[in-house]
Amino acid sequence: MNGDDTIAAVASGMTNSGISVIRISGPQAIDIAEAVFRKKKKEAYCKANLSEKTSHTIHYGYVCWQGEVVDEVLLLLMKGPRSFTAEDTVEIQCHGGALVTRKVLQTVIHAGARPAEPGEFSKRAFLNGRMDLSQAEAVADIIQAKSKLALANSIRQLSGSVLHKIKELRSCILDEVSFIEAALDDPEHMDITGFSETLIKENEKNLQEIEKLLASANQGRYLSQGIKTVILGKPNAGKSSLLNAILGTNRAIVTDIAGTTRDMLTEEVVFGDIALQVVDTAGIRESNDKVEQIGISLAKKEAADADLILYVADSSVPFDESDRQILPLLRGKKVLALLNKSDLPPCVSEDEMREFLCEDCSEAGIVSVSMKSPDDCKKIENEIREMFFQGKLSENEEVVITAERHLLSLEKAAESLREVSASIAAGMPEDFFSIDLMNAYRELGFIIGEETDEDLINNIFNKFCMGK
Ligand SMILES: Nc1nc2c(ncn2[C@@H]2O[C@H](COP(=O)(O)OP(=O)(O)OP(=O)(O)O)[C@@H](O)[C@H]2O)c(=O)[nH]1
Ligand SMILES: [Mg+2]
Repeated sequence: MNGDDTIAAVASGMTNSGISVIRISGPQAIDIAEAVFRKKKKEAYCKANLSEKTSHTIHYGYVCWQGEVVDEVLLLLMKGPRSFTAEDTVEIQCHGGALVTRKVLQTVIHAGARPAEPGEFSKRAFLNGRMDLSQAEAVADIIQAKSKLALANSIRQLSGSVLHKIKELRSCILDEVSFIEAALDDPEHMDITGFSETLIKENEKNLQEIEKLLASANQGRYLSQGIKTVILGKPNAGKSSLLNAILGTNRAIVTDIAGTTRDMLTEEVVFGDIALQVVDTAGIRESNDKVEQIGISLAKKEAADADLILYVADSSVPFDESDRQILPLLRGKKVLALLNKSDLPPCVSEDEMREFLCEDCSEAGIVSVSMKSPDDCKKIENEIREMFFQGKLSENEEVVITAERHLLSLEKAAESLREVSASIAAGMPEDFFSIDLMNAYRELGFIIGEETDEDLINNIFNKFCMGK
């Protein structure tokens, strides 16, 4: 499994582009490249003796097969272990047409390479000790990052931020277990009296660290999947205008007829550098129109599931019954209240809005905006950043957990550490502690791949794109 055969795949996209990259990795990579690569000397196509060339050099020539030129290419030679997979690796840059790319790949495969599975290059990098599992997953996240913040976090993970944190915790837990085991084995020389008090303190500290990581997971979800944002308000408040402003395009129909939007519109957007899934909804009001009623009940359902509600109020008219119908939908939610139409003579102030929201959501942010003024989107973006990331995520070095798998292991590890505290409190014998400590140690190991099973590894790397 650890790279006995040589694999190849297109590492760039399979659409027409300037160039494409075909990556070959494994013990035969250089021989296979030698079999298909020719240099042109005078009018003859000759072998390039790649195995004798220095590593990390680029060679100009042709991919040929059975006497035919397939394409004119550049070939990058990277001898193991100084490559991404730590194996001999050759990358061929050919012309970027989908057809010619496929032909170059086919040629390499005819010459003896096996088509790579998705993520197989990264899997080899992991198996050859080039990175830990959380770093490998960060590679996948980088490829899929939806926003600048998500990208910055994945890059931080790639540099091993999760790895370092988990290693620290594991080493601390292992020290505790080692002490208990040694003291139990050799009671004459090691005194375990009083160790429970030390352990309880250290255990609580470790538990807090894990809980901090768990708390970051929500942020992680916002980063990787986007903040689910539902726009609510009464008819004509300017909800669809807001959606269009966020998207920077006229996606939703905007008219001065109350009740214009009936169906829900969901869009994914990178707003500044924050990823959002935004939903525009039908204006909330009493209505006898059947279609509108369905739209309103869909809006209410959607609001219940939102991470963030953008409550759009028309500040040029007084609050009315329709606004009051919205209040219960805001309860317990993160809410940003927008006093829209600030270009018109005001009827509702920020203080009145605060009073109106009062018990239902005292924590809500409030900003005055006008959809007639494009710069006001920045105000909204800043508020959202403050609410979800306390404005700091892009600069700080905080570890943010994004993978569901890491979350589950952290939860199990935390549970085991809580058992340790409970056993100490109940005056249980020391060997009880070490079982739970070892469980926590093992669970944390799954995150970085120091404890592994074959299925887990395959499952992770299968989610990668082809050629990565
Ligand atoms: N002056 C002014 N007019 C606005 C502003 N925002 C929206 N409007 C106008 O208000 C009217 C209603 O805007 P929409 O965006 O369709 O409102 P909505 O909340 O989606 O309405 P429904 O879909 O009917 O629920 C349109 O005529 C907009 O041009 C604003 O900030 N200032
Ligand atoms: Mg609308």
